[in-house]
Amino acid sequence: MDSSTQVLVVGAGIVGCSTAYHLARLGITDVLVVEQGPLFATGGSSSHAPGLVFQTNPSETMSRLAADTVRCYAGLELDGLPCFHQVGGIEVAATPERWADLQRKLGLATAWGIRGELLDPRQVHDRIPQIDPARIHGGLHVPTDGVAKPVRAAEAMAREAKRLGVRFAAGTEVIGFEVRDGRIRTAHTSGGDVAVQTVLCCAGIWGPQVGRLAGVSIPVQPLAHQYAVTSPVPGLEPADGEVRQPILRHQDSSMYFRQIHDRYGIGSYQHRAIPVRSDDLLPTAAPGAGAEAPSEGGGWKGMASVQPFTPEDFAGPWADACELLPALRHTEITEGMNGLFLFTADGMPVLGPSNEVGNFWVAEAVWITHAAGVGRAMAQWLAGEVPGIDLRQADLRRFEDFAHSPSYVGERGAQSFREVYDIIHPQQPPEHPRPLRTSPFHDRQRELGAVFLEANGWERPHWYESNKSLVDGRDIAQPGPWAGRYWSPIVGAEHQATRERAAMYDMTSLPRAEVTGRGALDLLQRLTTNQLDRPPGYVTYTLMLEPTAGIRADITVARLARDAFQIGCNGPRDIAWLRRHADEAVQVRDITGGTCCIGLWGPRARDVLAKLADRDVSHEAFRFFRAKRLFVGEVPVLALRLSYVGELGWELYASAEFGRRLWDLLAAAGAEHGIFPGGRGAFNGLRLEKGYRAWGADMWSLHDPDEAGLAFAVKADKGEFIGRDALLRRREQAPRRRLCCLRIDDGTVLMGSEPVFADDAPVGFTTSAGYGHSVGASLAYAWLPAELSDPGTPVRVSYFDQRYPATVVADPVFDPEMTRMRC
Ligand code: THG
Repeated sequence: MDSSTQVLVVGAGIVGCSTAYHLARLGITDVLVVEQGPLFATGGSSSHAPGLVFQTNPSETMSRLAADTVRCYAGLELDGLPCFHQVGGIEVAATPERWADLQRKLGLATAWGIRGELLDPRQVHDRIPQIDPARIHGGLHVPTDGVAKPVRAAEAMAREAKRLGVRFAAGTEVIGFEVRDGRIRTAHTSGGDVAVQTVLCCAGIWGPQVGRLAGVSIPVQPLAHQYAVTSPVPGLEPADGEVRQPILRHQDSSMYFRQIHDRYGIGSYQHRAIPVRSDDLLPTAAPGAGAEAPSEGGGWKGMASVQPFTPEDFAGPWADACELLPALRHTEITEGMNGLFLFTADGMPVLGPSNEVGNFWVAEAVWITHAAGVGRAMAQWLAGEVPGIDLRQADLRRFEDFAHSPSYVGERGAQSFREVYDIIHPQQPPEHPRPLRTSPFHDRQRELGAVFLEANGWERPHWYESNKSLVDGRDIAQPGPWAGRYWSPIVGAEHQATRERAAMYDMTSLPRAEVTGRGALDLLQRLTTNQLDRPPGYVTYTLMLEPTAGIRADITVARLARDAFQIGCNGPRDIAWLRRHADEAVQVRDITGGTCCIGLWGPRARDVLAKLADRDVSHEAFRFFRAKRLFVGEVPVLALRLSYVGELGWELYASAEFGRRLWDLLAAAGAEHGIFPGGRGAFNGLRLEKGYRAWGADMWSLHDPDEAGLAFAVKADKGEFIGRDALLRRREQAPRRRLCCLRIDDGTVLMGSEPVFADDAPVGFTTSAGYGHSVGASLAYAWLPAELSDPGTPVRVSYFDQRYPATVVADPVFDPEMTRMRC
């Protein structure tokens, strides 16, 4: 075997083969793929996956990865045999709630560029005659969905990769790594040592074991999923090929169906989650009869990724299946399996470089549905490009330490399994493990009747029942049933009252880092767009860009001393990015834990702070976007004069042990000014009408600052920084799209991720949406073509079964003159 390689890919399943193929097509051919089992029915999850590809997903990233995967599979063949049967996919609704949800899903599909249509029961029956149309309200049909042949597709991609120079080594197990100075130098394999520049782990269910050899934690949980094949089904006759009928999802029973010649293959998520300890997996795969095993039925016995079928778990699903497809009553299950594959805490894959070892990358927990698209994105990423599909939601580094604990991964992974086919509201919090991270204000918040949602493990009050009386005498616009979940009129009242009085917002969960050392300013100047070389005491809003000029993060940087900065971030990825670029002259420390923060905001905020602070907090003494250390009563506080809700006020940071005292002092001193605690619901509405973008929701790596309306945070003449050259090149042409603010004409409150239409053609999608309770308008941000971005432009937004007229409005709609903050 080769003694060196630029990229070592571990695992020749669909992800490994796809990445190798796309690397080769990008010209990176010094690639070695090692596989512990045989090629290409390796015995991993790709070898038993039934291959259904339903593209529609609440996540834009996942839908685009799926659409790219379809394009890739559909263009492949192996010895004249297709790798994808584009038979279409239908999701049926057996309940009115599901039918409404399918209308919403059609909207998601349209927003993400996937064509779909709703069918009535008859039309579903026409396409799948075995269905009892009386059982359903209708279906969502996506004509480009279909069935992939995973092993065949893997081999087809591998063959082309080989032709371009990629090497594959079967029966070769990775048994260790030599790690020096935080980088892997050599991979020890059963076939000998290989000097490596980069390792990509695509070992699927064996990934955690491979990671451990390198000292890298891969937070995934293998779970068993049931799949069974019926005896021949009356009336099911394929004309040619193995599948002609659209694939079918029966969401209300957590099941899916696909034709296999004259039989059905049936998958179920209805059963209890059956976890498997990654350590208990057999090291080597021993596949049975062959590559196409599942689609032919059987043949998967002996694979280490397949466990024995447990018929008792299939009794319920089988009864449901027979009800939806009465023809099944004349059939029986002839074979079945419990196939292992990976789940994660949030249901998304884990991709990219690890924090622990700089050149150890992973692409794990990837389904067949997304595998080819993931392979292309990983290849681009490994080649030093920015992936063409934004992967923020799938980045391995989104997980903080706690989210790597077996306990968390196991609990949340099992929950992801149970929810595969549930109707999940975007705000629905996990049930377990909670409470996990609490701010020092948590007891007080509970006393005040806080209704908590969860983010990144943090308990965050969404509103406070103690503010019920704030609603009296106010006319609070009410969202409909979907946008109105996890909502109370108190949200609207807290929103309005924040602009009238003073409110306390718990900002403890805002991720923050301290950057110190001789090289701190240089590092930050190199990574960000704004001028940070200002005297200590200044705060700057700035952007971190990708080399393509796409927005990697928007952050605040407070210069506390010549060589000390506090950074307000979007998430752990930002801190990882800072660390990755830091040298010995800089220290980057995550200070989120151990500190706390209260946003004291509203027109009376100064009155409250002035009573407690040991220094002058007048506008003249403490100006907008400045930082000062002061005492609030006894509590040492770092105060930043800024406000994401668009009001006069400060973020007050303190060491966590003082948190409770800080809260109590502010609450007591604020009483005469009508102070109250404000929740996340109000917070979101306030920032929306103030026009403050939320990274990840409104803009991400594909959008540059000009398109996102953030050009004011770029000082292109300050010197070199990452993304500067690309931005200047992009500026040679006017932006083709813009982030616009929409006002929904009739006041209907949207949820976000809805498609936007102009003249009946889909032209964009909404990002954040909500109600501006101060301006009295339903608002949504949306990505639209530049020619539709002028204020006054009429569009329509599709939400469930209707299209709502909306108008592009000048942004921001609240206080564009900044009179409320700079005073
Ligand atoms: N507080 C702190 N850090 C943060 C946030 C925060 N970092 C992440 C995220 N939130 C960043 N988002 C914003 C968005 C807008 C503003 C601050 C943080 C803001 N903008 C002024 C404006 O556009 O009017 C900037 C004015 C200026 O540049 O002078 O205040 O909430 N600590």
